Amino acid sequence: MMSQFQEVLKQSGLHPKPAGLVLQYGTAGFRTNAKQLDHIMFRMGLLATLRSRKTKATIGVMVTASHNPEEDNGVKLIDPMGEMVTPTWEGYATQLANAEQEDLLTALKDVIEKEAIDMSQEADVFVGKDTRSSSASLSQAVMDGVSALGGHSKDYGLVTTPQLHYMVCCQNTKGKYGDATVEGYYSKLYQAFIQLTKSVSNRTDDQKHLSVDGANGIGALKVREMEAHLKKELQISLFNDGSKGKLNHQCGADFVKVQQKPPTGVEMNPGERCCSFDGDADRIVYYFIDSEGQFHLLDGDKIATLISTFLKELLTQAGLDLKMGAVQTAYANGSSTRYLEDTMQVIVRCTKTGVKHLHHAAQEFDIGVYFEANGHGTVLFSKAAEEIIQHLAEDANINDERKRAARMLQNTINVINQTVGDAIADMLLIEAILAIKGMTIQQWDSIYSDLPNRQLKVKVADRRVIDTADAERRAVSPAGLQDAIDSLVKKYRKARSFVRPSGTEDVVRVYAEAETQESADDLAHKVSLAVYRLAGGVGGEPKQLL
Ligand code: 16G
Ligand code: MG
Repeated sequence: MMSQFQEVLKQSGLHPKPAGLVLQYGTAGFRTNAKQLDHIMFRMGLLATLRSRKTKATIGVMVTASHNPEEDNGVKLIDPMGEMVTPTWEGYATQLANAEQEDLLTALKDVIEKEAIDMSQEADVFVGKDTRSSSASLSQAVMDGVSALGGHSKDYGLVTTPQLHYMVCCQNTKGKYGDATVEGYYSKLYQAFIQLTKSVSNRTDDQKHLSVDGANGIGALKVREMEAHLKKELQISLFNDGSKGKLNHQCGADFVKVQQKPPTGVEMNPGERCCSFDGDADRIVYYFIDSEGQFHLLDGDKIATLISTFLKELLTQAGLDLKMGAVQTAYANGSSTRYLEDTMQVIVRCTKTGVKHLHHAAQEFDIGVYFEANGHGTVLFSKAAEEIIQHLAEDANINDERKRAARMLQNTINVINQTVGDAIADMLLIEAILAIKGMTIQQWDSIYSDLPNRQLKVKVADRRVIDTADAERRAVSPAGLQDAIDSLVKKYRKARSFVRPSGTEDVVRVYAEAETQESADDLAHKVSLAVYRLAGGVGGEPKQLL
């Protein structure tokens, strides 16, 4: 043990912390310019080793900054079942990250003591990285941290974030969830996809075709790898595959969702299905242009609705009474919430922004469908629900319709990545559902109409002055802000607006929706002004949108 600490001391000198630099473990880990992250990565290697000893299980460390620009990087820690690391340990991550060089051992020993960690335990850490140029050396720094504390690391190299989550879960369930290899991942997903779609006859090549915007990132590489397995049941045209364009630049799921326009680099013909991944392939959005050249976005809310409808129909056909719920955030379009609750009679919960909150809430149901409007989401099946479905699929005494539905539910479970939102898995499920239901993207889009909406950012001196409640739908401080928002919202039809401090950027985010785009834009602007005036805005006043 003594020698482990000496090794940490020695190795940490090779990954020194710039004095005075303070970083926070944010909504999805540390994320900033790659140049500031070497010591963070080394220290996250240390922390993952401790977490592995504590849980007696394999832990994951993913080096990525998702949809951020190429110059940035970041790191996400993955807990044993493939979920995001638990909040107490996010706190430790921040402590370790910010300890000055000479205080590192003290900070480390503090965690060991608080968690009563047995340092003689084995420790295993899975490491993955995205395609950023900084990712290679940063993931090496993680592995240096693991070995300094006497842990073992396994380097998965270039993988999507959800692939690494899957590996961790497979490893800790001893293969029950699948094989902890990239090949195992593809074969699990494509077999389920082929099973789901095999009964659909007479699909034309047009119906099987999908254009994918890989955001010039890791998702593109992985779609390429998987394509061969799909046996032409899905014919992919891959754009922004990283061969020339810049990562996330004018492309990818975040760009498409926030800008509400098509990415550059994708050839689009009217009516054709297209989708965009983000930089680490844990988000997906769909879209198309109609014959008038107008752009239509099918975001996480539309995806959640499609999947919920499909699952609900299967449950009815299978004669199963399982409790299904949908989980959204305040960003969910009001029309989607109304459709899910009123038309589909599905229970809807609203949580704070950030996957871990949605994931947690979805675990309350037998079947929990969670999606953020930005396209991050998946479906969780409780253990009990999985067993009930499996029994039914094997029951010799039920009719064909029930059996068929039960088998489809089984294959849905297998095509989905239950550990975290997964662009590739979600894409396969969506493609299967559209095929099974014989639905075009236009028909899917017309299930309900989105309320026009607008998102803006406001720069303030300290965004922590804004405190929210009720799943971020109300601002409780600064005084007067919520009253101001309420009185503005009253002036528009079907309007709603909220503000929250970003967890990934130094800004306050403003969301507004209303009956018309003009009203949504106007409301968003006026709320931005209220934030600027009441919450310490800096720089010039927010300007009216043109
Ligand atoms: C992160 C979150 C995402 C959330 C976003 C909000 C994960 C894996 N990702 O990307 O869920 O929507 O942050 O960003 O949790 P914001 O706080 O800057 O609005
Ligand atoms: Mg991402």
